[in-house]
Amino acid sequence: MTLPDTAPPDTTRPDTALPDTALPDLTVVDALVCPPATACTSFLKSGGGCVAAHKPAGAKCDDGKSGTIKDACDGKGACAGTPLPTKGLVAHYPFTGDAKDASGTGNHGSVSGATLTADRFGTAQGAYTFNGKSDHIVVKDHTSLHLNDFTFTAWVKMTTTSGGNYVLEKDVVGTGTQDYEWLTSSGKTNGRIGIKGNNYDVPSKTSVATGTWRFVAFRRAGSELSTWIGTVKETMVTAPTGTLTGGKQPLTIGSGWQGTGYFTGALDDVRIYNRALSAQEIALLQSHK
Ligand SMILES: [Ca+2]
Repeated sequence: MTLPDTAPPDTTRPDTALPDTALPDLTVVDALVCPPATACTSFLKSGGGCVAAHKPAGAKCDDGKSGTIKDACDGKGACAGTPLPTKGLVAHYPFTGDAKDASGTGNHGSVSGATLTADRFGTAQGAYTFNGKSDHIVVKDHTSLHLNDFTFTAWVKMTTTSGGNYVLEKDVVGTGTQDYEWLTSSGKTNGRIGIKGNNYDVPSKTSVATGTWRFVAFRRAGSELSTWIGTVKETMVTAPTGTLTGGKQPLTIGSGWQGTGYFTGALDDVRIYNRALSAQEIALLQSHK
């Protein structure tokens, strides 16, 4: 049987019905329930109430957002992280269980052979591994991938320095090419753009270490092409400006688009921005490890 909510309060029993000893003050204090702790604040019972105790400014916390890093308390109870750049992000593959584009643009990848593996944080099924023979991911052509200035970033875990090892490519056939591609050749990262049949390369000075996750970036800022390994801006060359359409060919990740340069190893967190990120923004992405 359910008691009606509207049952009147029982006013027939005087407060004195129970002796004081049956309800010591301690019971009242114990019945007090303080709010649950938040990322930067815990609540303690004190003086019959709840007192907030804030973690000191700079203490580590989790703001619960996937797009921020270096989360820290502000000393006043709030937890906030530094947001990773999202302006101009036209494709983002966090590879958290699939090859969907997390940028909101809809440039989702279609996986061909590549299999999920642990990411750089040790999280299972958080990155894709490629066999160097046939595995790749295909993204349909879309105007959002026809770029002027751009920044590509990725985390790579190479298992060999031999072979082409494409991170990504958007190519066209024949002369008058307006394309972009990014690979490692003999262990060195090499960003390339093609303008009207001429290729402009920006190879890194040093090689990408194998067997470990490394951050790499390739940026086009006006006439400047540059490449990064980790925090080091390795090389810079000059090249013509102009839109890189890549024609109607798809974007490929983990291989060249024509079934060449298959990547051997693992890729993660591949990002394509339609603008030149600042060195500080690239450093922020690199620090996400
Ligand atoms: Ca991932």
